[in-house]
Amino acid sequence: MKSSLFYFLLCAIISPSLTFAQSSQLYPNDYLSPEFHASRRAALKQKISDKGMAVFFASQIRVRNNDITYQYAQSKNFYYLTGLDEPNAVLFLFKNPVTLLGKTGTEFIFLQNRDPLKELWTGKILGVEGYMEKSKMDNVFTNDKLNASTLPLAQIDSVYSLYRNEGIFGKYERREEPLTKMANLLDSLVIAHNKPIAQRSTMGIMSKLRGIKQAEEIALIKKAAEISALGHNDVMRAIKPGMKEFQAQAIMEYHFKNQGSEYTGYPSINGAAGNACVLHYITNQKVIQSGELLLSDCAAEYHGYSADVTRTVPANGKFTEAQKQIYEIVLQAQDAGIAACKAGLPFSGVDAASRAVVNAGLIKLGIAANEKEARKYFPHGTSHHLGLDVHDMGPRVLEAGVVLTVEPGIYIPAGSNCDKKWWDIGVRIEDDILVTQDAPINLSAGSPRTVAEIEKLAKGKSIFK
Ligand SMILES: [Mn+2]
Repeated sequence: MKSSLFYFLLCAIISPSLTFAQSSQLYPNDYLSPEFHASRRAALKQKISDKGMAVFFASQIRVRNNDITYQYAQSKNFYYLTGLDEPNAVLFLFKNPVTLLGKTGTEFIFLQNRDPLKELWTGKILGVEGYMEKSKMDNVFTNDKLNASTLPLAQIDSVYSLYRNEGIFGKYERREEPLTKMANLLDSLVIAHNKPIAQRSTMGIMSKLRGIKQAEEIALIKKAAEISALGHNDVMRAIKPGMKEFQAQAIMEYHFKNQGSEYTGYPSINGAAGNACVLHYITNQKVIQSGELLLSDCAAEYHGYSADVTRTVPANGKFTEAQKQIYEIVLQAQDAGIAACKAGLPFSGVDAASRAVVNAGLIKLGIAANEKEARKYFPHGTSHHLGLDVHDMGPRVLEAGVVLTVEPGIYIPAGSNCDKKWWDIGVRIEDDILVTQDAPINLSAGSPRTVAEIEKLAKGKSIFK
């Protein structure tokens, strides 16, 4: 397998049949537009109080080991509002105009200055002019301008931030680690100002905004889901006994990257047999053997938006009778869940619909005696919202523009209190569903879900086989 993968990669480099960027367009041009980000800031400003100030920090660069950092990953809230993919920046939004550094307006951003030495090593920094041109925002400053006299504290009575505990800018339970130094500076400024300022959270507001996807966002999630679905198809075609879990992962991620996805949406899960019963298994080291199922929960992130797709396939291309019986229950449960993805229905109804099918199926097969026992074999929820975060924010009642996963599963690890023939079967099927005014749309439908279709695809030719 190793040598055939190498051969394929070599072919990919020299083959003219693979599509690389056309010369007329050197970089992607399907990012969120400046108008999108401006509209999201406008929507947020409407949701804060008259004398409120909302603050959002860019994510920090994070160290992996020694002087090597992780690839930079922007705060999703910050990206949603600014489109800026750089650290060391902070955004302030106001409902009514304030004056700050001689400029009057409702939105102000402070970002890192250009720096030839830094840019020599890690590439271009946008700087004030670059970001003004990109964003069409007026009030853009370098972050060294942020000091004791900068903030219009006399004009505000409340601060909205993501961080709720101790201190206005939080020290604290930061879900997204901000510019620690700047946050501390801001804390000290507010304290020095010696004025009672209410502390509010932006979590609820952001959840309302991000939970309903705009057309530009849906296009990107759809793209991520389509790329992901076809990656799963590549694994279905390629799978064979003797392949290692990480080789299935490599085939999947090769496809994602080859289609322009910058990241995976989350660490790829590729677990065979009992490893499929570990919900977030990412070790991916085992040899996949004939007679086993491989569960792959893998998806692409495209321009910031993640898909989340799971398929479960037999290593030798054919489900055993026992595997098929479990698989069919999960598939029916998923269909029931997808049918419940309708505007006006509760988010929790999706789980209820899927779980009822799993419960009945497990009881009918004698695997579980009752619903309580059945939950042991389906120990997670059926759905989560999907968007900039793979586990995204969103409303408790579905409406058009919500995107959510439907992902029931049944996991029966060896040693479970049931007939041994069920042991080490782990099945999950997961798709990404767009709620509309009409029928739900499966954005990841490009990958088959039925036993017959999967077996047919597994019989097909693969360059990896
Ligand atoms: Mn999921």
